[in-house]
Parts: sequence; C-alpha cells; structure tokens
Amino acid sequence: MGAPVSYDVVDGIGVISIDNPPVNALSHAVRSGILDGIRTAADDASAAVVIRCEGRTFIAGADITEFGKPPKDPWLPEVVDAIEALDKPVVAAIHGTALGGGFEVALGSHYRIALKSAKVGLPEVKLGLLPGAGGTQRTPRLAGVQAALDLMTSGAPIPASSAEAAGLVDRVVDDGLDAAALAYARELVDEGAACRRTSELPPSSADPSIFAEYKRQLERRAHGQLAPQKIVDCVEAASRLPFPEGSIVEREAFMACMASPQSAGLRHMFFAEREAAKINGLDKSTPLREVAKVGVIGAGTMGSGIAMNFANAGMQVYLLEVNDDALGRGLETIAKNYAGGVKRGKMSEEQALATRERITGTTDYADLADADLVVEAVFEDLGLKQDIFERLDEVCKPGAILATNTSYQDVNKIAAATSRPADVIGLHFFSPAHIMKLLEVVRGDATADDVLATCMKLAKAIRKIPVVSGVCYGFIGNRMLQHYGREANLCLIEGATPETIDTAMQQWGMAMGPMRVFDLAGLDVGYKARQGLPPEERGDPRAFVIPDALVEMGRLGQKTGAGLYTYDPDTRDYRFDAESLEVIETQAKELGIERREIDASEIVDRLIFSLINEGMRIVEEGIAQRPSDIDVVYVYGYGFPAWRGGPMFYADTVGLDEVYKRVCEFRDRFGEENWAPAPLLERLAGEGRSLAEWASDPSS
Ligand code: T1G
Repeated sequence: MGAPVSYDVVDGIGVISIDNPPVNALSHAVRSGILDGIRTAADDASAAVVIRCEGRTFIAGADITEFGKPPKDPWLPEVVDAIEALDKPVVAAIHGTALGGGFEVALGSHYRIALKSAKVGLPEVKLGLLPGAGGTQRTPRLAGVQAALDLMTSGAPIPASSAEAAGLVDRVVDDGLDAAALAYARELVDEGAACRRTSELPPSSADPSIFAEYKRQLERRAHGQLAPQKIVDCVEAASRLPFPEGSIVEREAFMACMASPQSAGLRHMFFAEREAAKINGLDKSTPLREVAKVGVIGAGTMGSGIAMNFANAGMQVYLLEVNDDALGRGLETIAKNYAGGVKRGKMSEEQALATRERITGTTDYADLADADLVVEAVFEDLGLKQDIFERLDEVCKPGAILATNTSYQDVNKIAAATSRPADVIGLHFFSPAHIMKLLEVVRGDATADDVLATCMKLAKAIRKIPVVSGVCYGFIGNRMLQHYGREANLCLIEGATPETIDTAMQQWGMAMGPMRVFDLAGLDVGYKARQGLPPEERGDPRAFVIPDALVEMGRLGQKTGAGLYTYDPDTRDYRFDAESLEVIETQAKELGIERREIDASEIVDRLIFSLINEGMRIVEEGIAQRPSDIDVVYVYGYGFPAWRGGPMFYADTVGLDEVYKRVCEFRDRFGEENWAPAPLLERLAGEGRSLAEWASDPSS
C-alpha cells in the first residue's frame, strides 16, 4: 500500500490528500505525510492549501492503536501548529466524522468547509482523554467557553450546521465537497484573505465561577472520572492565558489522562466492543441471510421493545399475541414509548408515526409465514417456548431464523422442539429492550454459522452491541449476576443495609447499587423462580429470605412502591424505612445470624470478585469467546463502570495474584461452595500471568 498522504497542486491550490482506511486515523505515517505536505506547500507556488480525505470520512482522530506505545515524532500538536503557521490560507474539507485529533487538524487550519451530512466532535473524553493537539485552547476561542465545555465533556459529535452556528465551521455545502473546497480556497486567495490563526485570538473571556460550577455538575454526571475535570481546567486556562501557556496546561493534563488507569480502561472498552462482533473461526465471507420482515411473539414489555428495535431499523414487523386485549396493551406500550421519544426530542412526530406503522399487530401465526426472522419473547417457561417453536416450525418458511429472547432457558432444548435446530438461536435483549445496547447472541450446539453471522450483523443494524454466548444457565451476564446478587444479599443479612451496600457500589462506580436493581427488576422475579423449585434446589436461604419475606408482605419493589426501599409514587425518590430494617433484622435473627458492621471495601470486593471468579469459569468453559467479551456484557448490560474496563480488565488492573488471594480469603471465611477459586484464576495467578496475556493465546 502506498504512502497514506499525497500532495498535488490543482489549479494553483496545494491539495493534501489523506487515504488511510478505514477512518483516516492519524497514524505516524499520516502525521508525517501531512507535515511533509505543509512543508512542500510552504516552498512551492501554490496560493493556498486544501486538506482533504479519501474514503468515508475526514480524519477520525489519533490512531488509538498507537496509544501506550513509545510516541514517535512528529507529535500531532507539532503538525497542527505547522498547519496553522503556514503563510498561505489552509482550508480543511470535512466529510463524514471529523473527530478528536481529526477535528483539531481542521481547527489548526485557517478555514473549514463541511458537507451538510458531516459531523464534528471531540470524543476524547470517551477514552478517558482530552483533546491534546490544541483543541482545548482553540475551541473556546472560536465557540466560547460554554460550547467548548459541552462539546468536550460530552464527547458527542455535532452536525455541520450546528458547528457552523457555533463558529467552528465556516461553510456548509450540500455536496461536491472537493470542488467547493478548491473554489473556497481560490476565493480566499482572490480576496486576499488572511491566514486566520485561532491561536492568535485572545483568551476566551468567561465568568470564572462557571468552571467551579461545571466541575460540580461533572462530579454528579461523571462521578470519579478524571478527564472531564481536566477538560474544565484546560478551558479555564484558555479563558485566562495566552495560547502558548494554555497549551502547556493542556499538554500536562493530556499526559496525566493518558497515564491514568481510567483511560486504559476506556481504551480497552473501545476495542473490546469491536472485537466482540468478531466470531472466532468463522469465515468473514460467510453468506448472510436477508432479513427484511421480522415476527415478534409476545407483546409484553420485552416483546414490545424488541419490535421497536426492528421497526426503528426500517424493517416490517408483525407483533403476535394470543388475543386482542394483550395485543392492544402491547401496541399501547409501543405508542407510549414513541411518544416519549418525541417528547425527549429523539424523533419527530412524523418519524414516530412512520416507524410505528411498520409494526402490525396480529393474533394469527399465518402472518409469520414469510417472516425472515421470528423472535419469541414470552415469559420464562421452557414448555411454552417449546410449544411456540414447534408451531413456528410448521408455519415459517424454510430458511427463516427462529430466535428466542430467553434469559435463562436452554436454547438447545428449544431448538430440539423443531425440525430445524440449525436455524434456532438465542437473541437475549436487556430491559428496556428498545434502549439497552447489549444483545447476547446465544449460539446453540446446532446453530448454523450463517445464522450466527446474520444475527451479529443484524445487531449492528438495530444499533445493539452483540456478544456471542454459549448455552449455560444465565448465559454470560445473568450467570455472573447470580453470584454478585448472592453476595449482596449475604452482606445484607450479615449486617449491611441496602443503603450501605448501594452507596459502596455506586461510589465504586456502578451505575446503580444492587439493592436498587433488585427493586427495579422486582423482588418477585426471583421469588417466583424459587417457588418453582424444590426447597433443596433453592440455594442458600440466607441469600433470599429477606427479599422473599418482603414479597410475601406485598413489597415487590419499585412497581409496588416499596421493596427493599420505599418509593415516592411521583418522584420515585427512594428511602430506607424502618419496616424494611425490621424485616432484615427479623430474618437474620431467625437464622441465628449475629449482624455485624461490614465496611465498604469488603462489600465491593465480595461483589466484584464474585463476578470475576465466575467470569474466569465462563471464559475457561468457552461460554464467552474471550475475556473482553465479558467486559462488554457487564459495561453495556449491567452498569459496570466503563472507565474500569469491565470486570475482567479490572481483574488484571488489580492483579490476578491479589484477586486470587482475596478469593481464597473469602473461601476460608464463607466456604468452598460460593468461593472455590476458578481453576483458570488459580493457574494464572500461580504462573504470574495476566488474563490479557492468556487471552492472546488461550492454548498457553
Ligand atoms: N484509531 C484507530 N482505529 C480506529 C479509530 C481510531 N481513532 N477509530 C476507528 N478505528 C477502527 C475501529 O477499531 C474499527 O476497526 C474500524 O476503524 C471501524 O470503526 C490527540 C488523542 C469513526 C465514528 O475517539 O468513534 O484523537 O474493528 O467499527 O461504527 O486529541 O470508529 O474494523 O478492525 O467504529 O463506522 C479520538 C473513535 C481519538 C473516534 C466510525 N477519536 N472512532 O464508526 O466504525 S483520540 C475517536 C469512532 C484523539 C487527540 C486525541 C468510530 C467512527 P476494525 P467502527 P463505525
């Protein structure tokens, strides 16, 4: 492959073209190539310069694959400063998504022209970083302090029109970007336009109090995260210091973020999410099945949300229920969800209507005859699911993919109810199904490769993040959640309160403490599952007598206004009340448990290390393809803090020897049944190896 950057002179205009697929990332070769182009332009007869990109997007940022390796000159700030210092007008021509260092290249240019369909952004914060090539100093000078803070701390891209309104882009064209950029450069030359250097603008004035207030908001919105706070410091410097001094503040802040474990975790998650979409051993050229018409069986909360996902992706959906009443309730839920989306500005009324109209309700299986995919989403009863799949086997056309949304049931047993087990797969959505990003794609023993590959691609089409799971009770996420939940309930009966447990876990970084999660999901879910089991199969009573007692008092959780907490019906504010404490203390007494003080570090270690220990088993059994898949499951499905990189990455951060030591301590204190160290954990700890190292060669 040739050099990723070329330089030509077109009608007297120097053109620097970058061609570094897939996203024109600023690799060392690209940085060098741009600098060479600028140096060439400085000495040739060109009157101005255009910087443009081949492929689907303008530069999408620094090359993340180079992070953590020894930096190689030229650094990006040097390249951006050279662009800005050129003594002839430089125009950046933006299409696709100009992100991070890519947008900083554009900001170092003197003028910016963008396609209407283009977006610009500074998403470094999503990697635990901040714009490190002048972005924190140039953005406020062009768009003002507030807009700069919002752009950089959210990391969200904005459309070209908004960027133009904010002063970050000068011109927006509908199409013909290359020609428009050349014409713009020519125009600038003809009118003798100056080389407009943002670094020469004065500091962007601001009320100093804005920064402290912004930091307070971030402490809530991005609790415990370093990069957002550092971004505020950099913008504060840009409001006070000349560009060179402000750039020193930026450089120091950038290096601090780059060295942080938080950035390491977030960068790990960036690649883990993309790695999860790849299926080991599956030929990339596996032909995919066409999916245009989808059937969904069950119009309950899950089925309705699942139907919306496919309608949102432009597919025709048939939503089937057993009778008109149930169907009507489902369609009403869907209407409410779309109305909520319109109210929150997610879509227009017209878009909501057009999307809703792609969903047709029916009570007749015959309507599913030509569906390309059917997703069963009825309640968790294996027999019922098997009956439904038998029916689908009769009704659906050959080649239709038959999927179950089951959370726990054995996909192989469901597949065995049909004459076409190769067409059967699990698509485990997470509630609320039209919002949660995670999709566990459960590969049955007989699932055909093309069915699996089709579903992995379909996941991206419906804006989900797929992770392949093998068949076991609870697949990846819920299997690990059982251990996490067990330890939370044991801490509760042993002496903690819902508040101390939730506070410990939320301070550590979990989006929601386990007690609030139990109340949200409903304490009756576990209760019903246990009632269906003989007593000897229900597990350790210490782990469920409290929620069961609450259920039997009618305190099912948030949906009944009270569970472990009580909930304000209007605001949903929650508080821990005396009745709940009385239930906890009574149950402990009945089991002869002497309640004790349990500190936050014990709570955190028991809950998180129980996740890690089970995750090690899941990887060793091959239920998950790789440890990072488990990280994706937990970050996108269970509110695990992305800046800690997911449970398995976190295990390496702590060190497997330390994890193993704590697990052995808990085994010695609480017994082998719950805390037998996973064999892989024991082995790797003994060998002094990390999980990441093992994952690079699992046969080792
Ligand atoms: N570096 C290296 N590889 C990248 C990359 C990057 N910046 N962005 C994407 N890729 C790879 C990705 O791993 C995947 O590879 C392929 O491109 C397609 O990506 C100094 C320090 C641009 C919106 O954070 O947001 O600049 O799996 O599947 O869904 O201030 O990629 O095919 O082998 O995501 O169409 C700031 C990150 C960096 C942008 C396209 N920039 N990328 O989304 O495709 S830090 C970012 C994205 C920085 C400076 C700082 C998205 C996208 P593979 P994809 P997509």
